[in-house]
Formats: sequence, C-alpha cells, structure tokens
Amino acid sequence: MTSVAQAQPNIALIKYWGKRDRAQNLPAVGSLSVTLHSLWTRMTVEFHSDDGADALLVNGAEAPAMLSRVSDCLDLVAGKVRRRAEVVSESNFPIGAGLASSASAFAALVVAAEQELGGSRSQLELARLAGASSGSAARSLFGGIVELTAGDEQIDVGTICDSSDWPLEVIVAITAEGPKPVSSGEAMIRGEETSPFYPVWIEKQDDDLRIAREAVLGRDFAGLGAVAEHNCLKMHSVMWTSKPAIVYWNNATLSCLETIRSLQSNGVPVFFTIDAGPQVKAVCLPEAAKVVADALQKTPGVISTMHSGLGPGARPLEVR
Ligand code: 2P0
Repeated sequence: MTSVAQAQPNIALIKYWGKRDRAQNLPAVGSLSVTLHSLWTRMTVEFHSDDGADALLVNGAEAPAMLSRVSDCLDLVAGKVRRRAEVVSESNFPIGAGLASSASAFAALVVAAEQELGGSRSQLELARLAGASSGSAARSLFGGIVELTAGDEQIDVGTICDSSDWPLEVIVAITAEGPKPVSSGEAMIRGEETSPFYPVWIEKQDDDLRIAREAVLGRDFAGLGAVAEHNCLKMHSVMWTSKPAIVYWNNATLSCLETIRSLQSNGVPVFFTIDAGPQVKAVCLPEAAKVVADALQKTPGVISTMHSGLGPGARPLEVR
C-alpha cells in the first residue's frame, strides 16, 4: 500500500519563537497563523517489511540532512519498532528558505503515515505529533486562521476562523532563493540563551495573541495588521540581539516593507510579516490582492511573487 497526504504551509501572524522543552519540542509561546491554499507539499509513505533503512526523496533528490527528522517523526506515529519506510516529498515552492516548508512537510508526513498504518488518531493528536518534529507543523493540520496554545505538557491547536468566513489573501515576495544560513530551531535556542529581549518577548506574547484573536473574531483587519507587524518586528529584534546576531533580511526585504508602508499610506488594506528568512509575506483583503502583487513584483530585488488564498488543513489524498 502507498498513502499520500497533502498539507499547505502556514504563515504565523503571531510568531512561535522559543522552546519550552527542547526534547519534546514544546513551544515556549502560543502562536496564530493562516494556512495557505496554493502552496503545497505532498508526502507519499510506504512501509516495507524487508531489512534496510528508511529512504527519503525530496523533489526527486536524496535528502540525507532531512532523513533523520523524518525517521524520528515516523517513530512517533508508528512506534520505534516498525517497518522501514520509503518517503517521497514533493513541494511546489522553494524549501528551506523561510517559506514554512517544514510545516507542510511534517503535517503531510504524519497524515500519510497514519493513513498507511490504518490508524484513527484525531487531527489534534496528529498535530501534536507533527509539532514534536517541527513546532509550526502542528498548525498546518488545520485550515483557515489557526491558534496554537502552548501548555506545560502539550499544545492545543485548532481553527478559530474558517477560510470562507474571512477570505484573506497572501502575496509572498521572494527576495532570495536557497537555504537559510541558520535553521529556525538553532536560531530560537540562540535567542533564548543570549538575547536580552527574549524574556520580554515571552512576557508579552499572551497580550499579542489576545489582541490578534479578538481582531480575527471581529474581522478587524487594521487591528490584526497592527499587532501582526508589531509581533513580527519583536521576533526579529530577538534574532538581531542574539549573540552572534541572526539577520535573515536583505536589502529587498526592506524595500518590500517600504512598498507596503506606501500602499498602507494610500489606504490599501495590507500588512506584512516576515519569518526566519528574507521573504516578505503581505496579507491583504481580496480586493487589494492585485495592486499589492503588482507593487511587490516591481519592488527592487524581488525575484518573483506567489499568491495564495487561505486553505484547508492536512488531509489524505488517495490510497492505492
Ligand atoms: C512561526 N517560525 O511561528 C515561526 C516564525 C519561523 C519564524 O515556526 O524548531 O521549523 O522545527 O520547531 O517550526 C519555524 O520553525 O521550528 C517557525 P522547529 P520550525 O512560523
């Protein structure tokens, strides 16, 4: 049997940055995100009874660096004593470049593995397993606007607003291709250990989450944009004040922020967010999508743009 699952990456508007428990990969803070529609990862999982090691192909190439994380994730779903797995991952967007590819990958992986095992875990249980592999992956089990709550023992996560109830659009401006210099996980730990801003980042996160949640439930776009931009810049301030400093931005990242500020001053409903990479994500109301995409595409240093509405959570695609 072969099982295939698809998941979309999600973009955090209130960010996950910091770990409460490194062994279990429990986040130090809650987060709030939008699950995308047009970007996807499809994971195929097949278990074999023969001897041998797990195998992984990512977009047609072997991916040794990723293989151990995939094997560890499969151990969580199938148990440590299990058949070997052949895993094939395909994505329609750049991976390892600040576009949340690990979120869609691990969300799709747990769903495909569960399907292949014939299991009946709930979406929340699968989200907890995905989150143990990649904190942001837990959110991609759910669609629309998603909130993750960080508990001492485990996370809770679910949709707080369906994509059809508030059809936001996201334009991603690609400003550099290729993998990031420091992984998110490593960067988070550095921030926790060395940034003087980290304690205040943690202390204020519940306030930002409450403001964002209320803005979502009240469909207050300006309110959501204000707290999302503030939260993003705070997270990057933790990175910049880590020792050694971590700066994921480039000149084009800043040029995109200027473009978005200019659109905002002309009354266009748009705000920015930036993750652990140089790409800029512009969140806007549907009527503004074209003008935002055109403006970002013309911004110096922007290589390309991608456009997505909000989409569903991870799900099985087919079983052959
Ligand atoms: C987020 N990021 O909330 C934040 C904002 C990047 C910046 O979650 O260490 O790959 O595997 O749990 O999920 C990216 O980190 O980190 C991330 P691990 P992950 O989307």
